[in-house]
Amino acid sequence: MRSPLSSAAHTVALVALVAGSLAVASCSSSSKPTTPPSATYPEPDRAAAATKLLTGPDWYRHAVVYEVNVRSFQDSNGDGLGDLKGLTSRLDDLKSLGVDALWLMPIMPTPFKDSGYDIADYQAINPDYGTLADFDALLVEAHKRSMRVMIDLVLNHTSDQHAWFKDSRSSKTNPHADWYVWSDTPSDPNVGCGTFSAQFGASAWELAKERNQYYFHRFYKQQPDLNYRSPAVVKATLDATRFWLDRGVDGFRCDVIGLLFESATACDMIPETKDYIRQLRAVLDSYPDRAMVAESTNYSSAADYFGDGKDMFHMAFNFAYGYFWGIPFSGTLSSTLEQPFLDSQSKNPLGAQDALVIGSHDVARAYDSAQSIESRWRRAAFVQMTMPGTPYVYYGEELALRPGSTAVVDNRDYARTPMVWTKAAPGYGFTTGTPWIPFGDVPEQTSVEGEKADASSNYAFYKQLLAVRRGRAAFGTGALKVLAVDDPSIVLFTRSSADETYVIAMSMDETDPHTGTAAGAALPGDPQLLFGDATLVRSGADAKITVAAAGMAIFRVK
Ligand SMILES: [Ca+2]
Ligand SMILES: [Ca+2]
Repeated sequence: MRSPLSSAAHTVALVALVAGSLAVASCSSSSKPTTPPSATYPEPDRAAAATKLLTGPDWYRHAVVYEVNVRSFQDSNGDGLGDLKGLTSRLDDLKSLGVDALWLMPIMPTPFKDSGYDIADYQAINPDYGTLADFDALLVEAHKRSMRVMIDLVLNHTSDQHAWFKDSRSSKTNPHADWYVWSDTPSDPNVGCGTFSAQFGASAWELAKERNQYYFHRFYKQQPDLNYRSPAVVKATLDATRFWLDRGVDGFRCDVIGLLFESATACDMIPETKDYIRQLRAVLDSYPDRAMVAESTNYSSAADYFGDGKDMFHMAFNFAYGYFWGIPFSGTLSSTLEQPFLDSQSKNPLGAQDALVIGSHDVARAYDSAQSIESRWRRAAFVQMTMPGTPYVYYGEELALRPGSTAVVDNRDYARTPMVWTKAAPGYGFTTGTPWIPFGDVPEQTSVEGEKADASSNYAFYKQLLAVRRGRAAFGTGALKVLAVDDPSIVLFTRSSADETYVIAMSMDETDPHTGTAAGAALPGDPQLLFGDATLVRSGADAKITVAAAGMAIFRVK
């Protein structure tokens, strides 16, 4: 389904924006004006501002992060598996899109029973993806381009093929005997939890015949939970963290870290887990400019992950939006859309930074969550880029990549299909061989090559949106103020830094245009349209906004 957002008028507005953001003299707009003459504000050197914002310990607050499934991104040797050399060869493409940092899904050796989230060695590279030398080369090339590299750190469990577990299961007396959670029976009064979800089996306990005991696993049985009550496990995992920091990684995305310790009554972010996270933070703080982001297992609030705002995570995913945005977008109430962001503002400590997603390796492609409605996935991304936080773009969302239908490990593989670089079947620029998993639907319609050539494409939309954020501190760290509009389907809010204020407008209604008034909005100046298409007029302290069906816009008002 195509939406009105593909209209020529919309395209012209976007193109005009890009010209403006690059300070290229242009009067390209020939469509009928939909907005009153804009105010103009002094335009600082945005490239210099971006460099400043992205340098130093707060870089992560202003960066656009891109989640890469290395296996599906770019194959360099024709074996059908993406690899580190392939990824390195695509850094310029990512830079050109507006990406500042990468998050790599697990790159360590793995039997791949859980797509790499079952690690067999914390201090090596999956040979399918290359070598440590290839990884070092990736870091060098990324840093040369002022891009950061974060990697997935999976600490709750290892693979059952990890040497630690092979040793641990061999007897009750070996040096790793207490590195995992063992019980004489398939239960333990001190472990009050089962598997994380039904997907991972009926029992969280699996018999190891060698020692005639059961080990605890919250996920697949091939993923035994580490026993963090063993000081040796704490030391070994913190050492593994240092191993990657010493190589120069800029940070970590920490998988299900709330689940490290179990108790009789609770298994998520219990006090001992928080103590470990503080130790992990201290390790990061002993290196300059490193950051870590938590995969929260509390989908309503990630406040617990931030501690006092300085001693635990730098960032945590706001899944109240990230996992559930399909719900507000299936209705028309602005308040439903705004709530997860207001909650985060009120619950999180000062200094907390949300990480914002609309897609990831764990959930359906945005195309699916949007029920294939283009204006819906675009507005979801628009919210991701304008609400407070650091956006994490899942690879391929900039192409509106369609889901696949083949599961190699489990049905999350539908969102883990190969990147589509060119329009040329059968490898589409991803591989010269046979891809490890088939492409998603209609790859010929969702290639970087094709999207780059189309000014109204999803890729162009992302690129232009990221260009608006670039060098504007208000989006990374500015205050949020939601403006009350007398029309409940209009989303209207401001983002303000010390020097600049932006108004963001969006319609939840996909059928009709809407006009509403924000009484007492007290905008500091007249609006200048920067992105999208809407009409905003100041009238005394009030502001009148008109937005098309499924419309969106960003104005500068100071
Ligand atoms: Ca390969
Ligand atoms: Ca655990």
